Amino acid sequence: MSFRQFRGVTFAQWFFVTACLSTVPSCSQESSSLPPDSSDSGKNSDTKNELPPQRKRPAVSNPKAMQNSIGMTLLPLSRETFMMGIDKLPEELAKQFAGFDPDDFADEQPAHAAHIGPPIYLGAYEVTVGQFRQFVDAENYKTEAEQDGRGGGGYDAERDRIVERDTKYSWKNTGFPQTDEHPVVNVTWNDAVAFCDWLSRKEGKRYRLPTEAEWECACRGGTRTMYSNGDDPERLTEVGNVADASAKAKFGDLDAVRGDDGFIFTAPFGLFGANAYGFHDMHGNVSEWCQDWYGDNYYAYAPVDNPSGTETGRFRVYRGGAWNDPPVFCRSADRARIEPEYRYCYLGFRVACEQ
Ligand SMILES: [Ca+2]
Ligand SMILES: [Ca+2]
Repeated sequence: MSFRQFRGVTFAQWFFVTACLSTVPSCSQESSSLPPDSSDSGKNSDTKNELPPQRKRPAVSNPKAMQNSIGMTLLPLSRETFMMGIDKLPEELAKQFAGFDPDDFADEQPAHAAHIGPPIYLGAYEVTVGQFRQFVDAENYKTEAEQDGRGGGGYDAERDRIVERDTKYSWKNTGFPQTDEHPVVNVTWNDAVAFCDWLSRKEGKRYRLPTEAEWECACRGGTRTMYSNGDDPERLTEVGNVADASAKAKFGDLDAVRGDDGFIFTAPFGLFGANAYGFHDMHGNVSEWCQDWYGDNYYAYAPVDNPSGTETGRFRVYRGGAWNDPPVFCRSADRARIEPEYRYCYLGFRVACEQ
């Protein structure tokens, strides 16, 4: 069992372990409501999440970009064959990322050719709160977090903690600033599919979640490096909102890049640099649901043409780093999975549209 299955839990447990090692008097079994150990968190007691003046959203330059009926920008993913999967030797990755073994990268192997078939469009950005609200209002939709009495994840400012699950949190409330321009979170795979189905009916086209292959093709933007802008984790802040110096200042001994991307939590969509194909926020901001069932050895037998995951399974794939993720989870090849009814305050989605 690799680390990725419990990536979400790991984030909370990281706080849990940190708390146990520090001044918190008792460590209960409540691993979903845990205080970060931050000696200077008082300096950052605000939820710094406003638009920094130095970041302006770049204009979309692709003349083939498509605007849909709810204000999304979608970009074509042309017919192409790319190399999918691990782009470094597993031993090399284990050496670079402390705490990881070569086996932790097993599900990214082998690297293999994947062909994206009939041209499709993929969202240039993550689905926003404002776009999701249009769906909720049109369908009177209740997300799973709102329906099942379990709630979602969020930031409890009073206790200065990330809470993994509480009924007060949903896509409408995360405890940190979420305007209509921020990526929607606390949505399950099922919620994301319901959104796509609504958009399909609305426009008479087929919208769905991207396959894992489509997602990685879009993320790589033609590259075979760890990130779409190279192999240096410190350059991640050019292309994504990740666990950075501002997050580390607030949450203590977080595994983070040294640079400051300006956001502790989510950032409004599209503020970071696009990759060569024009896609934004693939490496950071929020992780993104994909359509596929997850198979840990799927790459060993995946077809070249339009691989779309195992036929059935327990977990759905999600891809890409998020605001709380260290560089190892922000790599183009990284794979993550969780049950489709899970919801987190760092997990959203983008859409694919068939032509
Ligand atoms: Ca950040
Ligand atoms: Ca993302």
